[in-house]
Amino acid sequence: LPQAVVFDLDGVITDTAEFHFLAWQQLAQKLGISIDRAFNEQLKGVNRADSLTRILQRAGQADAYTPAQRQQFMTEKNDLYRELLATLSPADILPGILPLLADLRAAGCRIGLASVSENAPQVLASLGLCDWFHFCADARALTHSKPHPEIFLTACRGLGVAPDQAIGIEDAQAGITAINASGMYSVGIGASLTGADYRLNHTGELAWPDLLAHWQAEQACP
Ligand code: XGP
Ligand code: MG
Repeated sequence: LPQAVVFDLDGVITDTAEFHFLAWQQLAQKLGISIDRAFNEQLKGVNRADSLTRILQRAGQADAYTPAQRQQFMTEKNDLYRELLATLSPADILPGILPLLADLRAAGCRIGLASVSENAPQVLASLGLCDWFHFCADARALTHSKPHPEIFLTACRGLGVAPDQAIGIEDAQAGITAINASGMYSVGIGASLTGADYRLNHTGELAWPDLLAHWQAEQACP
């Protein structure tokens, strides 16, 4: 049996990835930069400062603003994002997540969270999910954003589990890269993801028996 499953939050447990996109899009528009959902794939799993850098780079504005201005832009985006969070409730947990959490608990599997978002604790609380998690990585304590494996390695350490005995679940390409680099088994949610050990289109397809069977097959035949 795997000893732990580590979840990404935005886009896996709930659809806040869409809220991040809408907030970034509004800020970008103000700066005269247009971003679409395809571009937004590059912001998924990437922390606030790095996300802003990518948006500015897209328009050749990487060096156009002072650190104080960039800080102001990040604050504006975060205020917009938090407005969108206001109505978040347990009804916004994506399909398949609660049954999987229950099955993991029943199987004695440890449960972790690996989100680079500094809003993760509030999102988890609004969804009513805090009690399910044995360990949540602290986004503010990280040196590197995904695709660096730091956050997944931190989660495994916090759970007391070796990475090669753990599964990571992600909707971002940067997240899959991070899981793979950590030595964990990667589960990708989304049609366009590459490199995942096991890939599904939607969270509704997540089922513990299937996940277990795929993980065990990998252990037998790496
Ligand atoms: P925080 C967020 C980023 O702003 C966003 O661009 C990423 O997609 C998201 O984290 C990844 O989960 O970080 O601004 O909520 O701290
Ligand atoms: Mg995500």
